[in-house]
This record gives sequence, structure tokens and C-alpha cells, in this order.
Amino acid sequence: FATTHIADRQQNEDKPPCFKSVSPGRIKLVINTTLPTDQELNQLFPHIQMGGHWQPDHCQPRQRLGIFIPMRKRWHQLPILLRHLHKLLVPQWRHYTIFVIEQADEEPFNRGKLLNAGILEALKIHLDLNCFILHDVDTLPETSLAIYKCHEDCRFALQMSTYQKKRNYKKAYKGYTGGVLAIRRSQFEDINGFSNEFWGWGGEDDDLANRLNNKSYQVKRELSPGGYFYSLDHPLVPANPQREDIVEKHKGNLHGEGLDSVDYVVLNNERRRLYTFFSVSLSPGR
Ligand code: BGN
Repeated sequence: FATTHIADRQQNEDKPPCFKSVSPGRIKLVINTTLPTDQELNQLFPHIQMGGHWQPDHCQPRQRLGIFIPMRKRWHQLPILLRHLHKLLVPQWRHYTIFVIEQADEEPFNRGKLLNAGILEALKIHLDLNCFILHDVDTLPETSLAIYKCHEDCRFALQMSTYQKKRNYKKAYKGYTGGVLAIRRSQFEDINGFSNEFWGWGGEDDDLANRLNNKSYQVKRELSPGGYFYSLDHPLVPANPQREDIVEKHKGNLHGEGLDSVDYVVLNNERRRLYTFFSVSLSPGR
């Protein structure tokens, strides 16, 4: 990959900052979809660049978003989310790139480590990302008021999916960082990213919340109605039986391992029509 957007940025310097008010509305969910051919995608999304990048050209967005989708088996859900996001984000005048990071090894799913790896790889090609949206593939915004951006106040990370269908739209608990989280790059780097030690379901997000709190950041929850998110169904995944112990153990040393110590091997990277793809092995030494 060549690095991009440095030239764009210089040109942008004369442009006014982007400001767009969004009219409220529900987003039509297109659920039963297979990934269309590249030709069909070109027709649906003529302005989205290869690799899943878009930015407005008449104004200068202050936030440059990397949207990170950790992935393993739920490939059938990806086209649903991708269509949905590109439809939502262009009218919001966001500067964004969507990244899909696949865990291609035989170990249990490690969402935190996978996101650490994906973010490091993304920053090699988009040097100037300054806001990360950590996005589960099964969680879809329901209204146009789900504004994809980091909190204006740099003391706060933003829990975007406060009201999820799978929890009967009950408000997420205080400090919940799963689902869809907007976190500034500066915050993510300051807390040393996620722990790499959560293999299997659960705990990595609560550990992330502890890392944030320990550095005096707080997680704000998006309000209604922007915080309403639909959930796609999937089979239950086995929980990691050690997750509570690991969360507890880490409380004594919250930033000792993480983004700066993640080991992985990139098996594939390519710009696909609607997203940039990385496939990584998280168990290089095992
Ligand atoms: C919590 C899980 C989170 C998960 C949410 C989903 C744990 C660790 C306990 C110390 N946390 O209970 O990882 O995202 O549920 O609602 O299991």
C-alpha cells in the first residue's frame, strides 16, 4: 500500500470545517443480502473509493475515522453492515475508511488483540486517522441520528450502541465499551490499546473500560434516539471461563501489555471494493 491523504490534507487546509445537520429518520434495514458483484457495488456506491474510503471534497473534516470490524465466521453479516454504513456515513460528511480484520488462526477469538493488530496495520497506510470506531459486525445503527464521530471532549470515549435490540433496548451498563465504541486515537494510544490476553468471549471490553478509567477518561453513553442499534442473530459463542480472573489480575497493572506488545503475522491485505481487508494470525509463536 502507498500511504495516502497527505496531499489531500494539504489541499484541504483552505476549506471550511465540515458541518452537517442530519435530518432524523429510520434507516431501512436490508437484511437478506449477499455481497453484490463489484459492478453492482459501483452502481450502488459510485463515490466510495476502493478500500472503503470516502471524504467530502468541499469542506475539511476535523475527524478522520477508522472504522474497525473484527471478524471471523460471520461473513454473511458483513455485506449487511457495509451497505448500511456507507449509506449512513456519506450524508454525514464523514472522512472515513472501513477496515475488516479477520482472525485467521485456530485459537479462540481474541477481539482485543485483533483490534490492536488491525489498528496498527491501518495506521501504516492511513497515517492521519485520529478517531477509531470499534464496530461489532452484528450491530447496526437504526436511525440517521447515529452520528459516527468521537466525543468532542477528549476526556470522553463514546458508547454509541447504548440501546441494543438484543438487550430489548435496555440501556447499556455504565462503562460498557462493547458493541460500537468511538475512541480517539490519542486515548487509545494513551491506554496502550486493548489487552492481548482475552481468548474467547467476554472481558476484553471491561478491561478496556478499566484502562480508560485508570487514565481518567470516562465512557459516555449516546442518548436516545441516536443510540438505538439493531442486532443480527447468531449462535451463542462459548465464554472464556477465565475472563473474570484476568480482569481482576490486570487491575494491578493496567497498561503493562497491549498495543505496544501485540504479536501477529499479516497473512493478507488488500483494498476491496467497500473495505480494506487484513487477515492476521494472532498466534505466530504458538
Ligand atoms: C459482560 C462481559 C462483556 C460483554 C457484556 C455484554 C465479562 C467480564 C466479567 C468480569 N464481561 O458481562 O465482555 O461485552 O457482558 O453485555 O464477562
